[in-house]
Amino acid sequence: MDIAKQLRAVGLDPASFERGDLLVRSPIDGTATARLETHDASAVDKTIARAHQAFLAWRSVPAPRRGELVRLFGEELRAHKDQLAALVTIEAGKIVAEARGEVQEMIDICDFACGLSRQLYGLTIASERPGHRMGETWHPLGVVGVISAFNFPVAVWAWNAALAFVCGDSVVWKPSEKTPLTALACQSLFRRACARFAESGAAAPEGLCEILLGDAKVGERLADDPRVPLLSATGSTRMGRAVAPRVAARFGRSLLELGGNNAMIVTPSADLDLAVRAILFSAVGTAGQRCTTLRRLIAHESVRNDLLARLERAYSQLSSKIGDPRQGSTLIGPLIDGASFEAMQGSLARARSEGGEVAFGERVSVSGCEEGFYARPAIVRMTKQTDVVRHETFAPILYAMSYGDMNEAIAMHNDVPQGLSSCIFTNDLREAERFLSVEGSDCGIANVNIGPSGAEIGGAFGGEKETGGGRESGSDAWRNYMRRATNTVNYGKDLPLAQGIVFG
Ligand code: UN1
Repeated sequence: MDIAKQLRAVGLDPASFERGDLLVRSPIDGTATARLETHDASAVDKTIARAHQAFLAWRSVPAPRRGELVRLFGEELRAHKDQLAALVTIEAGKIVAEARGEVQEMIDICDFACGLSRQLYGLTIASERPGHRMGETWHPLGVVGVISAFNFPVAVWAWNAALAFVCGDSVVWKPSEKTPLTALACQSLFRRACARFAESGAAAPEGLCEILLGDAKVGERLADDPRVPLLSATGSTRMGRAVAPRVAARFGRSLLELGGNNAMIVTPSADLDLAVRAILFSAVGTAGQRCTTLRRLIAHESVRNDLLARLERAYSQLSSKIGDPRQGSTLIGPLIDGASFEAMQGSLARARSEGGEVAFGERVSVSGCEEGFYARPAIVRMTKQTDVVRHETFAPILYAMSYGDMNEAIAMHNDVPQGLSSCIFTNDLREAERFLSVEGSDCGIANVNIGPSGAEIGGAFGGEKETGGGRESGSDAWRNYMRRATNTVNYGKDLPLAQGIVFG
C-alpha cells in the first residue's frame, strides 16, 4: 500500500505513524497502514485550551482577511487534490472518482466561504421608538467541535471548518478512528496555508485547527466541555443520542447530521431510463455508505415490475465493477469493515423473515484483497414497509415497495424515523409540486428527477426527525457558527420605553 508517498506529498512524515494505541487498517485489503497516539483526558483539555486561545485572537481579525486564509487553504487543496483523494481511497475505500469528488466538495466550500467572508450580514430593524435604531450584529462564536464519520472523512469537516474559520471561530476536529491520516493530511495542508498567510504579513494563531484522535470517550469530552459552544456531529443516530444530551446539559448548541433512510417515489409518468441511472448511482455508489444513499424505492404498481426487471438486470452486471477502489474501472469498493458486512447480512436475514425477497447481497472475493469486505449490492422486494426497512443499515441494500395512489406513496415515504433526503421521479407537474409542498416529503432535502445523494455544497445540507435537524454547508448555514446580538441604539435626548410604558 503506497501510503508513504501520499503522506509525504501533503507534508506528513510516515515514520511518525509507527507507534501508538490506535491501529489503522485499510478496508481495501485489511493492511495495517499506521499506528497513532490517541488523546487522553489531559491532552484533550490542553487541545481545547489552545483552540480557545486561538479563538480569542482570531475573532478580531477582519472577516475578509479570515476569508483570505480559507482561500489559501482552497489553493492547497487544489494543488494536492490527487494525493488527498488517494488517502481517502486508502482509508475509506472510496473509488478514485468519488474520492476526488469529495476533495472537490472541500474546494467548493472554501470558495463559498471566502465569498461569504464579505457577506456576514445582519438586519436593520425598524424601531417602534422615535430616535432609535435597531439592528443585529453577528459575532464569532468560539471553539467549534467537529465529529466526523468515516464515509466522508474530509468533506464534512471542511463544510464546518471553512465556515467556522471565516466566521472567526477555531475548530477542534475528532475524525473517525478509521480515517485519522486523511484528517492529519488536511491539518498539514491547512498549516501550509497558514504559512503562506503569514508571508502576507497576517498571522493565523496557533491552535486554530486542532485534531483529537480517539474513541467515543474523546467525543464525550468534547461534548462536555463548556469552552466548546457548538458541537457539529455527523454519524449514526446512536452517536447523536449519546452526544446531544451532553451538549444540551451545559446549554451548548449542537448541529447534528445523523442517519438517513432516503427514498425515491417513481410515478407512472416517470422517465424510467433516467430513474434507473439515478437509482444505480444513489443506491450502489460509495457501496451504499452515504448518509444520502437511496435505501427505499416506492414505485407505482403500474411501473414496478418493469422498473425492477431493469434494475435487476443492471445489478446482475455489477460483478465486474466491484473491486479494488484504486483501479479506474471499479465502481463499488469495499465496505468499511467486517462488522459492516455482518450488519448487512443481518438486515437481509431480517428482511427475509419479514417477507422480503432478496436478490444478490453476497460477499464478493476480490483477488489480492481477500481480507477486504466486498459485497454485491442487494435489492429486496418487500410487500410492505416493515421494521427492517424503517431502520438504516449502512450498506448497499435497496428495499423496493409499491403503491397505488399518491397519498399512500407520501404516507409510506414519511413513515420512517429519519428525514434526510428524498426524491420523486415524475413528469407530472402536480405530483412534483405536491411532493415538494408542506404535505409532501418531510425531509431536509427533496428533489425532482434526480436521486437523493450527491448534493452540491451551495444548499443547506441536513434533515429532520432522527436525522437531527442540523443544516451545514451552503445557504445561510453560516449562522450556526456565529452568535447574534440584537442592538438598540438611542440617538435622541428622550428615553421612550417600548410598548408605550410610562414609568414614574
Ligand atoms: C454524508 O454521507 O455524510 O449529498 C454526506 C451527498 C454528499 C454528502 C454526503 N454531498 O451525498
